[in-house]
Formats: sequence, structure tokens, C-alpha cells
Amino acid sequence: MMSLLNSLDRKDITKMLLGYKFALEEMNTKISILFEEYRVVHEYNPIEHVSTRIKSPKSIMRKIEHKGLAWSIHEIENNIRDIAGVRIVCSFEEDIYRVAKMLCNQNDITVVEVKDYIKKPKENGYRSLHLIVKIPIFLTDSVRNVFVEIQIRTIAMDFWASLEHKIFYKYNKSVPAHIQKGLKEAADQVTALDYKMASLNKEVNILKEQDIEETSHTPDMQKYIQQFIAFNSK
Ligand code: 0O2
Repeated sequence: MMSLLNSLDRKDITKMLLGYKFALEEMNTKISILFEEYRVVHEYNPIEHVSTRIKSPKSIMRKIEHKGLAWSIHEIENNIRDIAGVRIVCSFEEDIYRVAKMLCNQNDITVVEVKDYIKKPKENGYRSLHLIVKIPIFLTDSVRNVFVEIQIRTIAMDFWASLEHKIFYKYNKSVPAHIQKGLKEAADQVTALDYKMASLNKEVNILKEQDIEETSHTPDMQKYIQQFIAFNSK
């Protein structure tokens, strides 16, 4: 396999990978600007953490073979859309869609595909929102539009996906039925946990709102009490 990758020009590979590196740097900047502003305006941060990665050469080669692609930079750039990957881990499920909307609304981001594995989880229980986008990278002599895969999920979804990936996402034999069942059960528990935390959050938010309403009534109340005392002491 390595020899096939060696058949490509080194300089071309470096140029290609640089494009993905710049795309990720640009995405990182976009995300941090967006959320710093969001935090100031809404006094809330929907994001727990963000990570980026460039797909490993081994994984790129596996995908080239799996998709039956020709060994050319052009073919790789046009058909492998997750070489540059951003993972945004949010607090709650509703934050995922909030974050996705904010990113998709940016003028220079072209949304190529949305894969909603939350509304329609994968058979093994995998849940996550995937956006395949294209962003322009301004180089010395040209503008390159680069594919980036953005995975957005909650902490709970990330917990399941990271461990499942570690255990056997790349296990290429068929997974025994009882293990598949166990995995799916763990995914269901993770989903239940997400719902539970979201509902607790909603309840606390209602309490907070009531608190604000009560404190905002205080000056009126004080005024009323003063008027009442003044009237009754005449
Ligand atoms: P890695 O090691 O993370 O890079 P396409 O890209 O559209 O041609 P693909 O790759 O099947 O087809 O797209 P999909 O389903 O959106 O998956 C892309 C990425 O999502 C995967 O990349 C994983 O990172 C993640 N993913 C998808 N399904 C699962 C799953 O069942 N479990 C876990 N843990 N992650 C998943 P790679 O290249 O497969 O792997």
C-alpha cells in the first residue's frame, strides 16, 4: 500500500496536506470567534470542546481502496471528504443544531451534505451530526476550495463513539451478535442520559427565569410597600 502512496509526487502530497491544515486553522478561528461572541451576548457557551485532525495516511489509503479510487491527488481531493476533520462537542442535543446553524450561515462555508445520525442513528447506535462543507483557502497563486467534515455531538455521544471507535470500529471481522447487542444497549443508555441531563437543564432554566422575574419585581414591590406605609401613616 505504502508503495502506491509513494507513487504520488511528494511535493503534491505536501501541498494537498497543507491545504487541509490551513482549512482546519480557518475552521478553528471561525469557531472560536463565533463562540466567544455567543458567550458574551447570551451568557452561555454551547461548546464543551473542539478538536481537529488530519486523517492518517493509513486511513486515507484504506478509503482509496475501499472506494476504488485512482491513485491521484485530484481523485483523493474530490472524493475523500473527511481528510480534514473538526469535532465539536456540545453540552446538549439542542446545542448541536444551534452550532450547526451558526456555521452553515457563514457566507464562505458551502454546505455540501448533512448526515444526521441523531435523527437517524446508525444501526450500531452511533449518533452524531455530520456536515460536509467546503471552505476557500487563499494561497499565493490560487484559491482552493477544501472539503472539511464537521462532526457535532454531545459529550455523551462522544463518550460512546470514542470508546466504540477504540474497541472495534476498525475491527474488520463480523462482530458477534451479543457484542452488537451490548453496544446498542450502551448507546441507548447514553441517549437516555442525554435526555435526562437536557430535561434537568430545562427545569433549572425555568427556575432561573422565575428568579429573574421575582427580582425584577422587587423595585415595584418596594415602591408599593413604601406608598402603602406612607398612606396608612397619614
Ligand atoms: P476515522 O478514523 O475517524 O477517520 P463518506 O465519507 O461519505 O464517503 P463514510 O466515511 O462512511 O463515507 O462517512 P460517515 O458515515 O459519515 O463516517 C465518517 C466518519 O464518522 C468516520 O470516519 C468516523 O470518524 C465517524 N463514524 C461513522 N460511523 C461511525 C461509527 O459507527 N462509530 C464511530 N465511532 N465513528 C463513526 P472514518 O474514516 O471511518 O474513521
